[in-house]
Amino acid sequence: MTDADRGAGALDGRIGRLAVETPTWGYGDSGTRFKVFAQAGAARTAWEKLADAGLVHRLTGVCPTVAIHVPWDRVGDWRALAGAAAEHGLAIGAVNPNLFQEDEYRLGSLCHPAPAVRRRAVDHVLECVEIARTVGSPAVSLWLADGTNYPGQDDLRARRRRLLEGLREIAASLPPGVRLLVEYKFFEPGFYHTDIADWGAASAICAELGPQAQVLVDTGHHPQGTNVEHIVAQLLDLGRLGGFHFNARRYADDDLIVGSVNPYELFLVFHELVSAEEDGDAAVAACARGVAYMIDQSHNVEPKLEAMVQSVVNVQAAHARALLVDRAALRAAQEAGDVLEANRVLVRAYETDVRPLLADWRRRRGLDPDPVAALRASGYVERVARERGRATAGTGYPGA
Ligand code: RM4
Ligand code: MN
Ligand code: MN
Repeated sequence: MTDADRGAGALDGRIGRLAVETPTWGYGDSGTRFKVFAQAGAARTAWEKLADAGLVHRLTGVCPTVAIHVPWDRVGDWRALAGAAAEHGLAIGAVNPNLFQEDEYRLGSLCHPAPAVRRRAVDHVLECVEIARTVGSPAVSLWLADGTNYPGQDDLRARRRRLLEGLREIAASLPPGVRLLVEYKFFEPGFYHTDIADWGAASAICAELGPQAQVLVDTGHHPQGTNVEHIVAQLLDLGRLGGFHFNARRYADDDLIVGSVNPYELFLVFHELVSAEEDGDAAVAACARGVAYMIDQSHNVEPKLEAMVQSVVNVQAAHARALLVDRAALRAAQEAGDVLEANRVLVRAYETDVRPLLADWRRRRGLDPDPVAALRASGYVERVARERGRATAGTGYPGA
């Protein structure tokens, strides 16, 4: 970006181009493996989840879509759900199949040794493709719980072939313009291996499926110390980066408020994305501009709506800081081999207080400069607590 571009006008436009999708499952009760904590007013149905997502969009101005999980959000009439979303100012975003909560899936879904179980899993994803078509969603987002716990439990190459066979059928069913986003995760619930463990496995699979298949990076799905921004850079260069599931982690797949644990990493990820939007290779720039930014979190001890709004604010802040990087100065320092100055250019942007910038951006759109404060002042949380009450909490991860 040139100095002139960094002027308020251009920056303002680019801040507004960032859209962040929120997930229905972030609005319902959730928990750890040990306990589900019921929150007063937590959304009980898909309709209530849309109402909450609509509020988050009204407060932040940047969350116009909501991801759904099937069957957690199953309703009798999908068109009616899309209509309800529109009434809240929203559209349905990614459709997420659920291939991990049936007894049949104990040994896997698309990779299961039994053809009948694989058939059931493929059919469920095909149903989600149909739902995407019906609600006008641009993506089916696939995360597999498939894996094994013990060496020798299953044939690793056979599992990969089963997976590809199912995914080929799924990819062939995609309507034009609907992407298949393939998520990877290196552990859990399989602890010996997972069938799509990392970005390399995911992108090799996508390469076999064609251009509509792209990799989804969940920021919580890497081993300690992984350089996530390098993964992002490589997937962008391959034209295979399709989307993000944002969340923060300390040790495992913690699904905490994005930017709460590792804000510098989030900034560096956005630096890769923002700079790729200006890449001289048109395919890389188009890939970067097409990335879907989604939140995948479950807030168990913190108030759900506040946590979601804070997450969106954190994503906006990381993105705004990345926009502030003086890319010409960075390039000059890199070309001169000036290691320290190159790093200082990045750190300078990261250390900039972008809160006034974002507050102004919100004011100009008639939004409250502090969306979390606005939520607290709105009385919404108290109202839904009265209207919806508090569910009886269960045990274990409920998913809904
Ligand atoms: C997984 C993964 C998926 C999410 C499920 C509930 O760890 O992140 O995206 O749908 O959790
Ligand atoms: Mn995820
Ligand atoms: Mn996860």
